Amino acid sequence: MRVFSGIQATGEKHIGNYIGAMRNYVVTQDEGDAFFCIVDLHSITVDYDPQDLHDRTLDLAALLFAVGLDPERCTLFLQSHVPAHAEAAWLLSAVTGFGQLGRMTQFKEKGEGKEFVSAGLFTYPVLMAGDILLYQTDIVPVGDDQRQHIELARDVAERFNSRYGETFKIPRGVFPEVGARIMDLQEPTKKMSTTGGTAQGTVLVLDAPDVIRKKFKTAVTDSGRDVRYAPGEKPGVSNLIEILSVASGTPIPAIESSYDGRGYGDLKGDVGDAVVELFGPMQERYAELRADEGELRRLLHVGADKARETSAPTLEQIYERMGFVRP
Ligand code: ATP
Ligand code: LTN
Repeated sequence: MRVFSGIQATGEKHIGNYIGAMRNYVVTQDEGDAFFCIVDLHSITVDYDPQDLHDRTLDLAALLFAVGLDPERCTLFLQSHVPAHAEAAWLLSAVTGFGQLGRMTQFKEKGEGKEFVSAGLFTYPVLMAGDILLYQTDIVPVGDDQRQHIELARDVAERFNSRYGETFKIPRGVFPEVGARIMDLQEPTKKMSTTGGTAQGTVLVLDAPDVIRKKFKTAVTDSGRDVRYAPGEKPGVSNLIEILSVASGTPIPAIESSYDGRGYGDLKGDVGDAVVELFGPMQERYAELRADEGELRRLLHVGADKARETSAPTLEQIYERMGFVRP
């Protein structure tokens, strides 16, 4: 089974990225032949700083190894190291509808109110479809916010297959049962995000222990006093319960009953402690890995070789089926 997922090189990674996606990369690397891509080409679709992109890309590679990706069991690479991704995006734009791209909520949200909206922000999902389809992917582990993009990738694959002949596997998104959409701690009706959320409500994987505890202590909760999981009615408390469930490995009903007679204050303290404990060892490994840039670059080089080799036959097939004269 082929597994593929991509992750942006911009911003610092937060607990939503970890719970919604990164921890499932770690799980799926043992369930199939897994490819994980740092999507640096996607990162230039919004305002960004070149030096920042450069540094964040290496930071993220170190972080992904630190959370548990194993270069022996999966392939981690940079999108820009494999030219097939940019090529596939152009070729697949022929079977992507302008109208469908315009309906993407991420495009609308990230473009809203901006003086300059790049053409790349609009065509972003085509590049993503290419990422996935080039690897004949079966499953794509992602958070809930990517549902619409996965649907588009499936539509693109189906349209290509029916117009040019069977070429692509139709991929399927897999979303975590708990924590597919972690909310901002200050505004629990909005998704946690480094690009759109509040700083105080966004817990970073690399935040210091006292910062993590403080962010949870000051989390916005709901009216009432009982610790009960009810996302519609109690978004703040339910979000904390989901985070605690993942961080401590305790099912949600067991958490609810363990707070009988105790209040939100205890819950906030416990979530903070559990997250500090979860991230502590990852932070230590991150510091070690990030310090050896030569080794990081070597691992990414090996990953890119494997990715190039794996995607090449599908890229060639795309060109041939579309009628190009090959060299
Ligand atoms: P951000 O909103 O912080 O800018 P992003 O969604 O734009 O993040 P990535 O960092 O590439 O971009 O996301 C990596 C993975 O994390 C994706 O699979 C995405 O679905 C998931 N993810 C992002 N935010 C959350 C969240 N709040 N809860 C659960 N999963 C999330
Ligand atoms: N759009 C995704 C990142 C991404 C991706 C992919 C995810 C780019 N290419 C391929 C899965 C598969 C995001 O913003 N999180």
